[in-house]
Amino acid sequence: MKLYSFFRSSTSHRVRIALNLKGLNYQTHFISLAKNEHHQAEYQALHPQGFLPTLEIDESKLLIQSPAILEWLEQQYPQPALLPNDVLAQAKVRAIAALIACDIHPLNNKRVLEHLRLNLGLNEIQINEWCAKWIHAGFSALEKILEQDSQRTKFCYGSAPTLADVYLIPQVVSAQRFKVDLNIYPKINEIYQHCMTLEAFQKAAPENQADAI
Ligand SMILES: N[C@@H](CCC(=O)N[C@@H](CS)C(=O)NCC(=O)O)C(=O)O
Repeated sequence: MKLYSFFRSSTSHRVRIALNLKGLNYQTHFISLAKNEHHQAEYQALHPQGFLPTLEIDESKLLIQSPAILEWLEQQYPQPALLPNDVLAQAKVRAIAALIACDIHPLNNKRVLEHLRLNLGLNEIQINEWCAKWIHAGFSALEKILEQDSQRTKFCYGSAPTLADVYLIPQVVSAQRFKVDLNIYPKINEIYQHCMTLEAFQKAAPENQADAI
C-alpha cells in the first residue's frame, strides 16, 4: 500500500496511526501542502479534490477521504479492532470521530485559512483566534463527553485505542500548532499523553515523518 501524505496533514496523520496500530506495511509518498503540490494535475488525477490523504491499494485502486479509508482498513484488517463490538459503543466512538472530522478540522483547513487571509484580509493573530475558537468549541464539548463516560480508562473509549483516538491525537497536535492551551482539557490531555507512549502513535507523529520541515 502507498499513502500519499504530508507530515503536518492531520487527515494523513489519522491514517498513519491506524496503519501502524494494525501493523500494516506501507510506503509513504510525500505531497507537500506547503509547496502546493496537492494542486498539481498529477496528484489531482489521483484525488479529484486535491486533498490529502490518498491510499493506493494497488495501481487500479485508490481510496480517498480519511473516514472512508479508516472504515475500509477496519473492515479489511479487523484485528486489532479500532471499533468496539457493541453497536451502541461504536456509535459513541464514531460520534467523537465526527465531532473532530466534521465540526473542527474543516474550519481550520489550509484552503479555509488561505481564504480568510488572502480574500478577507485577516492577519495571523486573527487567523489563530479563528482556529482556536473552533478547537475550543469542539474540545470543550468533547471534554464533557469524556467526563460522562465512567467506563473510560486512558483512551477516548474503553481500555484500548479506537478510531476516536485516531481522530483525536492529530487534532491535539494541530491545536498545539495554533497555540491552544490544552491544560484546560485534562481528559483530552491525559489521553494524548497516554497515546503518545505507544509506538504506533509515536511513529505516526508529524515530527517523525521523513518530509518534516
Ligand atoms: N474530509 C477530507 C479532508 C481532507 C483534507 O482537508 N486534507 C487537508 C490536509 S489535513 C488538505 O489536503 N488540505 C488542502 C487544502 O486545504 O488546500 C478527509 O478527511 O480526507
